[in-house]
Amino acid sequence: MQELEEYWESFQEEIQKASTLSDWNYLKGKYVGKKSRWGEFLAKLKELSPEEKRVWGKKINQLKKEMEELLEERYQELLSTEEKSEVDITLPGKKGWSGSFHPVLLTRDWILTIFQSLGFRVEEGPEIETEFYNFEALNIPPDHPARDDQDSFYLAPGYLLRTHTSPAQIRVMEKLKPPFKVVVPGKCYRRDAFDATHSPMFHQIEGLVVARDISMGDLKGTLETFVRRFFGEERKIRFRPGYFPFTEPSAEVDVSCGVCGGKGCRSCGYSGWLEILGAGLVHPQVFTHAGYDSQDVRGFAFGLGVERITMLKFGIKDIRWFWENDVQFLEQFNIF
Ligand code: FA5
Repeated sequence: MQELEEYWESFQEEIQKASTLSDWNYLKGKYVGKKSRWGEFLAKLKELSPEEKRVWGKKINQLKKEMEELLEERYQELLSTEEKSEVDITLPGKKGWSGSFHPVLLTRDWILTIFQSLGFRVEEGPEIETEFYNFEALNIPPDHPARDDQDSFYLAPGYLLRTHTSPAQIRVMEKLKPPFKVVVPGKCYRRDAFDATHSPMFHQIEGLVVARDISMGDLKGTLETFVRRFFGEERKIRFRPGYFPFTEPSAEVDVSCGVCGGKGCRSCGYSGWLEILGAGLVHPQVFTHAGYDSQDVRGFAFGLGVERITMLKFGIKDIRWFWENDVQFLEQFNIF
């Protein structure tokens, strides 16, 4: 029974010294697990008198119970100190890295949402177009000077990468019956030199409204509503007379430069304005090419440049930044 006392003392000493949960696990195995000596002590009871057996039997049970209680107590203490040392809840949290939408696509979807809220539906058109849809049906015959402004990348004879989203006007008219309001987003390609405001590939959104009674007033009201919702009340908009072979009358629409506030800077060519779109009333000849009776319907159309609008919205100075794949630039638009 001397050994029992020593066993108990060494347990008390060791449990106080245990400073980690792994020390604790070792002690649990040694004192109450398979390696413990309780079986050995109980076996020794046989050698004692009935009276001693009763006393020591009780003592063994009591010490074993106390050992288990002390182990549990120490376990809770060690658990809370280890938790504290592993997680410092006073430090700021770690944020995971996530990708983001490209600013041009973000703007595209934003614009589409505004037009959808005005009752427009979203349609699509092919990026590889025929010369008929890209030019002829839009009143631009082979020798027309307007083709010079939209030099393109030609593929097989008669096919090219579309230079604007306007060919979708014809495709939509062939597909739908008036009245309708559509917007068609997509990539366009031109043989334009890469500079601060031009890129050889860019995005446009075409708008087309066809019904019986459509006037220039409908076009102006729609575009003003869009500009106010997208840029805010403080931005100015101006309509300039313009020319497109497929609209009559035609207009160029500008928005005041967001980089310089209209004073003039490199990104607006020192004019204070940035052209965002071309627009006009659909030319009767275009209706005829699409198989409509031009006496029966009227319509307005517009085509806006998504990159230019993104630059205006965020004050981006150079269109080339969109396509340089600089993560530091792109991750600034992780706004959701
Ligand atoms: C057109 O492309 C006409 N299809 C627009 C239109 C549609 C007029 C319907 C009437 C009715 P324009 O060539 O001006 O028009 O181009 C329209 C817009 O596309 C420009 O205002 C500009 O914002 C953008 N854009 C044109 N070329 C480039 C380019 N190389 N890089 C970036 N944006 C461009």
